[in-house]
Amino acid sequence: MTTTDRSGRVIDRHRLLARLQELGEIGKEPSGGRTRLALTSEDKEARDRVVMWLEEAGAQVRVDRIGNIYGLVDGEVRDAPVMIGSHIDTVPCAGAYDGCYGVVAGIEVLQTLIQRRERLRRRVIVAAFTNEEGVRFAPDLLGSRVLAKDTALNDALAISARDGALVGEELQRIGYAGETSPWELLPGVFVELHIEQGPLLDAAGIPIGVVEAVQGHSWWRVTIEGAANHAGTTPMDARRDAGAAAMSLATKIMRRASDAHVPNVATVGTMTLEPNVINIVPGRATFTIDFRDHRNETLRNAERQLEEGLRELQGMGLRTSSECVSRHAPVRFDAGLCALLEALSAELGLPARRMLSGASHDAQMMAGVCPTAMIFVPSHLGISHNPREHTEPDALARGADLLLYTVLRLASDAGGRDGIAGI
Ligand code: HGY
Ligand code: MN
Ligand code: MN
Repeated sequence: MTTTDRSGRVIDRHRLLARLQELGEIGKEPSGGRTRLALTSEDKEARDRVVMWLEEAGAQVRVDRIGNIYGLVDGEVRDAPVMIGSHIDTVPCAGAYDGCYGVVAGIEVLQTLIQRRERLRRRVIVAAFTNEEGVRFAPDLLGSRVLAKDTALNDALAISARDGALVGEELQRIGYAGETSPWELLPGVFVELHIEQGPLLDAAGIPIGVVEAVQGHSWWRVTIEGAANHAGTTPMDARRDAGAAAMSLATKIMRRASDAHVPNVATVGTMTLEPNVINIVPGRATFTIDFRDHRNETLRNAERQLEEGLRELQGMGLRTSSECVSRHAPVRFDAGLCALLEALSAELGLPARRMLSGASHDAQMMAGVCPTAMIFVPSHLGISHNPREHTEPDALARGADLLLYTVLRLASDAGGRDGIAGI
């Protein structure tokens, strides 16, 4: 079932699906996943393809100084544009839809508006934000953080990756050190279309999620220093085993999240032991923790418990250090915009449910800039950050149709809050 609004306006689903498929081939690996870490040559190749599609669509293209790419179609007024978009950088060995869906569907919406010569009151912009995933450069959500003035532009350009590369230099290298000020195109309203990346919509058989809020996240990098020693001759009570200390602290953190959901979820995604040799007691351990919760106080408690755990290890003769590499408080989206998305879904005959986002998104930064909300479509079995990430073609097309319908309403000249129709 694809949706058509009363006027029969729909996106070109074949073009949408073909472009998603094509983008998914960039950075493809034998595992079937794709890896396009921010500002790498693979990211450049994907950026070039997005710019090519925007030019094919007849949109004006801009790149700002933090490398965010914008496609514009003009309306009668230029202030407070309607902005849609997401990201095209990936985690390692990623699926084909995380972020890419919101950008490719956004290009499809602009191309449909241009082809149909829609008369727009407001300018419509699709954005592809820089470094949403935060894998190579921390923090994550970097392009939208700069827009929201959560990170200063010059600080962002000076961020270095673990391989020593600097954001500003990498933008120059790949040809995306834009001239446009990040604040020249600030939107009056922002809607991000994204796959859910969780199981709720798929399990309930509901095609649309209206996202009311995003849980907060707190990412930490922890280092524990003990003493490397002989694995055979060093008695257990004479060791300062950094690896054992890291594993016991990590286990405590995971147990609190699993047993008490305090916080909702916690993940130890990386752990390095040094010298990483079978017969040497590890002298040094480095690991990361990703805390997530929709309650800021609970996030704070998790951080305090981490600090307590580290103090206990210091009491056992280990040295510890910890760094918060990214933090963002929980965000609630605009109630008026959520109500509009719900109403438009109903007009299109699409069942919808309100929900919280477990994953982070650029929208949580844009909520600090203008009225913001998100539209989710189902992820098969909730799988994401995994090559098996999948969303049915019909679901992808329906979400893009709803995005088109939403943009037409927001960019029309009907009155509304801040002059933005519908909210
Ligand atoms: O980590 C996240 O939630 C997102 O995929 N960047
Ligand atoms: Mn992601
Ligand atoms: Mn994403």
